[in-house]
Order: sequence, then C-alpha cells, then structure tokens
Amino acid sequence: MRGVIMILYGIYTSPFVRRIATTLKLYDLEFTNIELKTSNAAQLSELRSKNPLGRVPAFETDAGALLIDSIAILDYLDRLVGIKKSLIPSDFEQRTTVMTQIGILNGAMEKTVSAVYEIEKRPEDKIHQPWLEQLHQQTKDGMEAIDNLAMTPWINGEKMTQADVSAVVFWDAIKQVRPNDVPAIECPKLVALSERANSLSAFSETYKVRGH
Ligand SMILES: N[C@@H](CCC(=O)N[C@@H](CS)C(=O)NCC(=O)O)C(=O)O
Repeated sequence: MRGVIMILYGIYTSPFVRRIATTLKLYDLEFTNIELKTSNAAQLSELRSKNPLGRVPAFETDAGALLIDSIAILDYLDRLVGIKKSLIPSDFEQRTTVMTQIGILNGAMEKTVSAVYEIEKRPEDKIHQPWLEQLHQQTKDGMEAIDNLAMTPWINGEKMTQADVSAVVFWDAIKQVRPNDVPAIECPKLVALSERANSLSAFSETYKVRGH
C-alpha cells in the first residue's frame, strides 16, 4: 500500500543521511526528515526500532518498508524514479564507472568517520596514532583519486551523477572535521564542484554545520 509520505531518519550532519536527502530533492520526491541523533539516548532507542544497528540513515518507504544503509536506499530511490532520472546510469560501462567512483568515495568517507570516532570515543591515552594516521591518509588518497579523474562541470562530464552528489556531501563533511595537523587533502576540482553544487537548492537546503 502506497500513500503515506517517505521518512528519512537521521540528521544532515551525517554525510550518508545528507546524500539521501539531496538525492530525494534532486528527484523531486516528497519526504519527511526525522532528526534522530545517535548521540542522544532516547533518539538512539527510537532509531533502534527502525534499524537494529542504531545507525543512520534509516528510511521508511511510503509502503511502510524499512531500508538501512545509504547504498540500499539510493538503489530503492533510483528504481522509484526510473532509469531516465536515475543518477546512477543504466548503461553498463557508465554504471560500472560511477559505481567504482562511489565505492572509493564511500571508503574515503567511512575512513573519516572512523577517525572521528577514534578521537571522540576513546580515552586520549587509548588512541592508536598509527591507525589514526592511516585513516587520515586513506581519506586523502580516496578523495584525491576522485579529484584526479574529475571532469567538468560534473565528475563524468556534462551530466550530474550520484558520484557528484556523494563527492560533494562527503567533501563538505570531511572539510568540517579534518584536523589541521594531518596532511591536507589537495582537491581543487572538488572544491569547485562543491561550490557549484551548493548553489543548487537540493544541496544548500541540506547543508548543515556540525554542532549546530
Ligand atoms: N554504510 C553506512 C554508513 C552509515 C554511518 O556510518 N552512519 C553513522 C553516521 S555518519 C552512524 O550512524 N554512526 C553511529 C554508529 O555507527 O554507531 C551507510 O552508507 O548508510
């Protein structure tokens, strides 16, 4: 049964949540956002009723089905809007290219999330510095690999794809949390891409500064 509005659980400071919100807006799909923070005990308990992992994003379809993990949610949204509108191309070669790019971007973002948790969740004397350095390096390597291959105006040329949405929301998030005393990430093309994308309402309306 369809008819009830789709619900996105999670807060836009999570890049994985923001990429779903941005994609929903780019697809002109109506949805409600319920801001559940994993750092708030009551909200975490509500989130666990949607996702046993207590992780965001969680997503409820208009038929009441629950989806977790942003890749699975994107897959659902792409099927909903159809191949003409989907930000992941259906053409075999183009699809493989975009999926590879998304895979690198996911990894780069996950490494930064792990680095943030290493710093914020561990007592200071338990932080394992070599591991932390490796995480920072992996994010740098992943984002710079995408910057190297990026074309203009979008990563794959004339048409925006999910690689652009993911690159922009991840870049915006990484910039906010990356410490100054680790190797800087050199991504001039992603800087320009983020500026261009954030002039679109689907990106600017979902941009949120951590801690606000
Ligand atoms: N692979 C997942 C990653 C989601 C993720 O890492 N979410 C973080 C926020 S950015 C979270 O909920 N962390 C809390 C936890 O893992 O306990 C996805 O793509 O949805």
